[in-house]
Amino acid sequence: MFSKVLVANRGEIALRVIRACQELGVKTVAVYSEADARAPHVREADEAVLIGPPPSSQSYLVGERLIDVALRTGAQAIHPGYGFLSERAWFARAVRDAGLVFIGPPAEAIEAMGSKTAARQLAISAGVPVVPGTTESVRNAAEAIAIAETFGFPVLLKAAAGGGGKGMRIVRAASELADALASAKREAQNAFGDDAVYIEKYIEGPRHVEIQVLADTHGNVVHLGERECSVQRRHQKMIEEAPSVAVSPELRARMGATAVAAARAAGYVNAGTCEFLLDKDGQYYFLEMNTRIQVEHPVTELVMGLDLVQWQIRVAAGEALPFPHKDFVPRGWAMECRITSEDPTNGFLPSTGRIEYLHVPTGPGVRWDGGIESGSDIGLHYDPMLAKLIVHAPTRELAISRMRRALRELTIDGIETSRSFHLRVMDHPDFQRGDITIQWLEQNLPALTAPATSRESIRLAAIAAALVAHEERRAGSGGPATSNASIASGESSRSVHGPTWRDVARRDSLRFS
Ligand code: MV4
Repeated sequence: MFSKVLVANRGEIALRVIRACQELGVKTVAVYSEADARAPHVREADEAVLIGPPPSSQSYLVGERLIDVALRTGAQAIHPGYGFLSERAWFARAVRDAGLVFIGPPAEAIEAMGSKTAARQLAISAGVPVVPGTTESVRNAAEAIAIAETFGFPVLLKAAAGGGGKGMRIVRAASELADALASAKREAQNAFGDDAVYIEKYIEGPRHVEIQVLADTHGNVVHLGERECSVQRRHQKMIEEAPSVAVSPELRARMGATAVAAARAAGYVNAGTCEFLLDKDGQYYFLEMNTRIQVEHPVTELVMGLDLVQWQIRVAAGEALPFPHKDFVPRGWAMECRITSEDPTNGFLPSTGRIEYLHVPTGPGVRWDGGIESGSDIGLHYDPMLAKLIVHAPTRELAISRMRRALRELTIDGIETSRSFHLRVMDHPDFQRGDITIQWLEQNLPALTAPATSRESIRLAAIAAALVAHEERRAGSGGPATSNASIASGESSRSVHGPTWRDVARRDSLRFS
């Protein structure tokens, strides 16, 4: 095992990796920008090194500097987390060339999966089902129309260097193809410096289901079942769960075998994820492979009962997986809400400022993977995801009520967050039935993001005023609180938006005591 690992990331994932290292008895080196000098990941690591000014282009993305810090501090390996340098083949190669271990797949596997056309080619050669379409980029509109007519409209134009939805265009008729191709190429050139675009049949109303895989350097590849990730907005996932209501044990076994075949074809090692579209008829299609640990990995950890980040580190150190043929069966239901510094009532506008007060939910079946604390300053330099709230319960229904309970317990004062949006989703009948596709969130935005009505706000103000009066009377007499009636009525009428009386009471009792 390594004696020291450099964690080349920030926020919640840096802390997550540091925790895994601590449990393995591995020392950690944090890196930080000037904006993160007082960040929790800096304090929790054994050592921390300043790597530059706030913009990530001058700090967390400067690969050579990170490698230099690893060499100077005596770290033997680098964990990239997600985002930043995690899927840059050149960085994985530079780490290896420096005599260090990249805790992730080989540079060649990152490269093979980085090009979406190459990944499709690889998948087809491994017998993995893909959406009908090309494996070569299209040369011109005439060629694209000829190809589209072989499987019919609508079609989807995708950037070969893409992923994450950039450079994608839905085309519903041949007459629209030339314009769509030109704009897709322009967007791909701007985003990736590569204007290659290919074409697929457009699958209407599917779910996004992904399979977690784990591979060691001894030729063992296992899958750890699926995650359902359909609740997303503009290609940003908001809620993930494991298992998926749409996946039977039989389908799980088939999709799992498919993901393992794709991983083997790519020479994959370490943790990775195969993304699939799952249509209404239960047909699934390989989309792409994410060659990193993902934000949503905890839901798999909770239902499968293992620590994926620890296994990433063990596998990178050369350990063989002790469960090479295990048929992992999900136990109970896990759900994750991404807590972001965005205002759902205002088009998910990023919100900045100081976290004046943070109260983190606890109790049975609740996990908080966060990178913030009271006093944290939230700016615009980095991703708006502050933390993940994850619950585990025996059934999906109980997981939803547990999530609702935990979301109500959560208080973040000082900035707007996605909390109220998540409460609305938990209360939505479609979500409760599991009747969700990748379009669901965007089709239901008004119901999920409308501000609380003014009538509710007035009631809330009245309740808050009554409570303040009540508290003042209690403080005056020194006696115990007597009225639980106001508490009960506050509970039943409370708004999902903004601070509630309980948030105010909790914060103020702390401040004034
Ligand atoms: C698709 C698709 C429908 N048909 N491909 C989005 C990002 C990239 N990973 C691929 N994506 C899609 N590819 C075909 N042929 C729909 C999407 C898609 C999507 C996929 C997964 C999760 C969310 C999504 C949101 C919009 C579109």
